[in-house]
Amino acid sequence: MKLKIGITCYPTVGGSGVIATELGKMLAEKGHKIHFITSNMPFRLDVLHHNIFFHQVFVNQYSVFQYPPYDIALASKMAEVIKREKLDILHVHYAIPHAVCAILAKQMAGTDVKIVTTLHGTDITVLGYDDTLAEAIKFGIEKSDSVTAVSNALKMQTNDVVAADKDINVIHNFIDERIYRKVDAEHLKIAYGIKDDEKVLIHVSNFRKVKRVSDVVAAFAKIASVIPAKLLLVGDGPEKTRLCKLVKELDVEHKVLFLGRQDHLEELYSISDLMLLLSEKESFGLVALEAMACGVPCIGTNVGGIPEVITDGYNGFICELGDLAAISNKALSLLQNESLLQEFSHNATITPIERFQSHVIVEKYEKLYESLMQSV
Ligand code: GMT
Repeated sequence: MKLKIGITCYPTVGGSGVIATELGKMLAEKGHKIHFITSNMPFRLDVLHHNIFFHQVFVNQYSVFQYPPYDIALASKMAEVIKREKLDILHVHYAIPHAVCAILAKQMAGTDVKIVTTLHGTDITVLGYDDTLAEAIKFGIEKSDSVTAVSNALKMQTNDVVAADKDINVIHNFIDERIYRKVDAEHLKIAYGIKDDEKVLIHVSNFRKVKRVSDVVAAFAKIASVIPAKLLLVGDGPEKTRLCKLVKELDVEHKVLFLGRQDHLEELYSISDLMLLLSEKESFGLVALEAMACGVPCIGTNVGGIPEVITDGYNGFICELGDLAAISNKALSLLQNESLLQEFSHNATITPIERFQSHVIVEKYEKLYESLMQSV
């Protein structure tokens, strides 16, 4: 069954936007008509495909409004696209505000478009505890025709925090295996001044406090006091200034490379030996899966969905949040043992194939859409 599917996500950098866009691209390749309804072109929507359409949400600022009416403008655009394009499905990423906007849009359009909401984390793990939004999150979840979560941990947390009367389907994230694979990027090592005997650690995030990038730097300082190593910090965000001070305090300024936001992460992963993802909240950890696909084992915290991606002692290690001694010891046990590192790297490479294959995950979404269409 070929469907007409609307997709709404935050178009800025971030795992939820990546998943929404990659899903849309893969569904388009399978013959579905995909209509992105977003405030800007999603950053990964970098292909021209005859089945992909982009409808921009414009938010006008009027002096009578204290705040720009993004939610209303989005709902209005959704309703317009639902009617004009005769959408079968509207798949939104994030309960707040997107699910609520979709429900409003469905009423405005007066059609039986089915609403699928995917929860990615922040709407539950952060906003779920905000009393000013709690009722709206519950409403968005309960009134969606179907709700998915990107990990079992997020499903459990949603049930605990929101207590919505709704069955939640877990559909894990995936990566595009055609992009995330080990590539030859040795030239980058020379360009970044990384010596042959140095091990390369990498962290990729939006440098929010929950990512605990300061733990990454502190653990790295311990590691680099034992073996020659460099740390690639990829991304940008509110913690950056504090981190720049921290690398000076810990005297690792010359060993830490702040690379800012980057595309083509597969090249940076391909010159890395180990990823550190030490977050205090993380519903999945898409960057860990991306890194693994390029042969990089990961050390992650025992938090949220991270242990569903990283298998302790197989493709990396799981450590308790903030346990810098354990994190650095595990890292050294791997980085100082070439055959173990090779074994973990191999296991990391096959992890996306074993458990997160894109075509399997995309099929799960298609089956979900089809089941909703049959429930008309
Ligand atoms: O991690 C972020 O701050 C970005 C956030 C987003 O909305 O893109 O990521 C969330 O969704 C990703 C895709 O499902 C997950 O891989 C991340 O774990 C999740 N982030 C958090 O739960 C903090």
